[in-house]
Amino acid sequence: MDFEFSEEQLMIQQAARDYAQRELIQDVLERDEKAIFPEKHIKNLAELGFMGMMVDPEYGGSGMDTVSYVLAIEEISKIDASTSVIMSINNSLVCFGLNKFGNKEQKQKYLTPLASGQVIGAFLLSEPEAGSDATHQHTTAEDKGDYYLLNGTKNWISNANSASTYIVMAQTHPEKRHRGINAFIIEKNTQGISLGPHEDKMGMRSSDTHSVMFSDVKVPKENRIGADGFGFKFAMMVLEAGRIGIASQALGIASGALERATAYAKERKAFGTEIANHQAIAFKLADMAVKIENARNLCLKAAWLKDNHKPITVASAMAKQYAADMAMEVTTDAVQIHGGYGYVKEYHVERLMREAKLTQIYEGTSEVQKIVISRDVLKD
Ligand code: COS
Repeated sequence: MDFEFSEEQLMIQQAARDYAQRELIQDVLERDEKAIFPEKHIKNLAELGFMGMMVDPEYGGSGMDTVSYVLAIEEISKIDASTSVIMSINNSLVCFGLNKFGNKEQKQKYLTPLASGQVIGAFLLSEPEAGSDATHQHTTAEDKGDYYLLNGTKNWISNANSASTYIVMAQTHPEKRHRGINAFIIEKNTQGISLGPHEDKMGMRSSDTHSVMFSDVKVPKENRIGADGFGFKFAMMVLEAGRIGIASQALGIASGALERATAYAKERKAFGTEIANHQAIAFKLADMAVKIENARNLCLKAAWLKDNHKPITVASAMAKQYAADMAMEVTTDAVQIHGGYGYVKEYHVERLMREAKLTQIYEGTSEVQKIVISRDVLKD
């Protein structure tokens, strides 16, 4: 088994690290406080080729592998997970889905600007009454011959305002339940689409989140992705790949917290010595490091499986569940190591803790991942 990264993978990791530590760090606290969308950074990340990392260059992407993607997301998330979620949704949910399942015309028209980062995308599956229980889509897409007519509401949509292109799941044949769901490419400025207010979130505050309402929205037939009724399988296959991105984000948040806690423990003195010399702190740091390494291995294994066209359903669920729960534990420990300083914004670890919380919730809660994993454990 080869645990070494290629030169190209290391270069990508370094480029992401340099950008995060030189640029993203500068205004991260202000963006978090005021919930400012990182427009300038998204443009710069697009120039680095990070908005369509795994898409063929033919369609505006960088043609990199998923392992490189994990490395880049980890580095960006160490400093600013709000920015990495915008990047992750564009890469994993929007570009991946179009690249794998879109037809040639759809890719030329929609994937190319998304993968090159000229525009960004959003993925609209969740609804007020269909979050984890995603088969029960209430948004309808009535087949009107040469177009579909969409009505309904989507909730918790990251990039809802900043995106130009939406991937939307809606029910066309309710009697067929999840087998009647379709996925559509919809331009945000289409008549009949409106947004709810900006959600004032606990963390990931500079990524924009809204609900999105569809009122008699006409969608051309050629904007349906795949065959009639393919939408739920499409969403599941896209999400299982997307979960590698969120797992890597959780990994980065935890790594960032460990770096900060380690630096603090080597500086801060108590009882006559640096607190790192007290086993209570040193052992905590050791536990954090082991958990992070476990998560990194799960993320890289899932990425390797994807790059080698092997099944990833269980591997990506394990990576996401473990990394997200681990990030919550590690960031909590990082705050504890900082004591009172950990509870104020200037030291960043409280922000990392708030960001970690969302990784246990979005793109499938930790409980949803356990459904996927336990079904596999229990199968015949
Ligand atoms: N790949 C391909 N197909 C999949 C799949 C996958 N990873 N997972 C499920 N499916 C298919 C199943 O094969 C089944 O199709 P058929 O009935 O045609 O065989 C269908 O999808 C329904 O699957 P299942 O019966 O397992 O559905 P459940 O209602 O039990 O739900 C969970 C399964 C909970 C795992 C699913 O609904 C889920 O992932 N929910 C969370 C959604 C989510 O992540 N939301 C976050 C917001 S989006 S950013």
